[in-house]
Amino acid sequence: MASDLLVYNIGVLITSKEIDIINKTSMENIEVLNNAYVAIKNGHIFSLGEGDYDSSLIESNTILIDAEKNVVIPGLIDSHTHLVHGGSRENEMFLKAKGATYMEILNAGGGILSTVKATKEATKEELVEKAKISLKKMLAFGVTTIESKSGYGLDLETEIKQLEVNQILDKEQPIDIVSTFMGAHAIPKEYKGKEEAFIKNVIQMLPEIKAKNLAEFCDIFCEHGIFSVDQSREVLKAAKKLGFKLKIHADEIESIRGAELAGELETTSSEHLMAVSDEGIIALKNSEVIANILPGTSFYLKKEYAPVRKMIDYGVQIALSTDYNPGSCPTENLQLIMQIAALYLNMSPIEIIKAVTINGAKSLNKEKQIGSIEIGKKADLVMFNSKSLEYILYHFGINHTKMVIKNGEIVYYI
Ligand code: IZC
Ligand code: ZN
Repeated sequence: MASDLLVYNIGVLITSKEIDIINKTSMENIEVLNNAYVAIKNGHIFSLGEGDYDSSLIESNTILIDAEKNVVIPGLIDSHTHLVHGGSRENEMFLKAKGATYMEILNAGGGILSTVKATKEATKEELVEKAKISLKKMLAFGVTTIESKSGYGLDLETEIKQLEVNQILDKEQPIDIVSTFMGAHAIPKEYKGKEEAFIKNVIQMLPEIKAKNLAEFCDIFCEHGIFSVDQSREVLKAAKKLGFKLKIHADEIESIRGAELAGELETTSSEHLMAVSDEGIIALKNSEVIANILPGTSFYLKKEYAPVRKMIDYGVQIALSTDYNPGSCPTENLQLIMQIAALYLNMSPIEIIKAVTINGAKSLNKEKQIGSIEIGKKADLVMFNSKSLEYILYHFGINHTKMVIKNGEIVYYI
């Protein structure tokens, strides 16, 4: 049977299909093909292999794309973003340069709380338009699926507004959006000193979010001075009962046993982990939680990087994401995050690709549909303007994308 579209003459095709089942804990156990082709039909991967493609794969209507020996990999997955928000926080950059910390700015009513104010003031249409500009940039960087959190409302009405923006965006542009409810992102001003009442309030928001089918995941900022481990357990357990899958911002700034809680609750992923303890790493490993590492945030806040090599040695699976948000990581550029991972996390090129493809999919519970180039999966691919994978990680801060294919359609080409 013939295909709709066939990409041939691919120099290096990293399919991200997991191989070597004996060494399941490896971060390098993904398939790499040379001189390869990929055939697509009805938006899905139809056939692939090394060498010449079979002539039965093409007919007069098949679109043929010569990859000119370039690198092709699965569409990138950015599995942790705070995409939908009003305003920006460039003022904080210069407060930080004068010595103010992220937490001090938040405690003075800035930080997340200033974005909450701007997000409340914005209309749904304004939020859609602003986020669309970011999504266009992400697509150009090769991203075909993202996760997008609420958490700049902290009240039911604005949280729903943010999540409805996710729904609109999912329909109106090519990138698939996985929605996460993060009502417990900060303590709003009016609840200062009444944290327990706020926790109850967030738990009361959950049934309506679920009934409206507005989010697949529930996340919380488990951090010293924000939400404690006990409060995080309370919210996440209530969410799990209602059928939400779980994520947790854990041990970002201080080690408070957030990763241990992720292990206990078997969350799908655990985010940040810059200050994770050894016990926390073991808890992640024993429960198969994906460690979603956000090195752009370490870079931007000038903080420690997460101990990724140690986690890999312990057998933890790593995903890499931007954490795109207006405060601690204002960039849509996942390629830059991959370059930071090569420079500062000492990850190998193949480990980095695994982290932004199949492991990104796992951290969204979507590994059956996306994250690798395998027959039957969604035809989401990115072709780089490079014949070597290493070059993409070495030449930093620019965009290496040549073509993006989403659901079998060419959605970006330069
Ligand atoms: O707006 O500062 N860490 N949440 C937890 C963030 C960073 C986003 C922000
Ligand atoms: Zn985050």
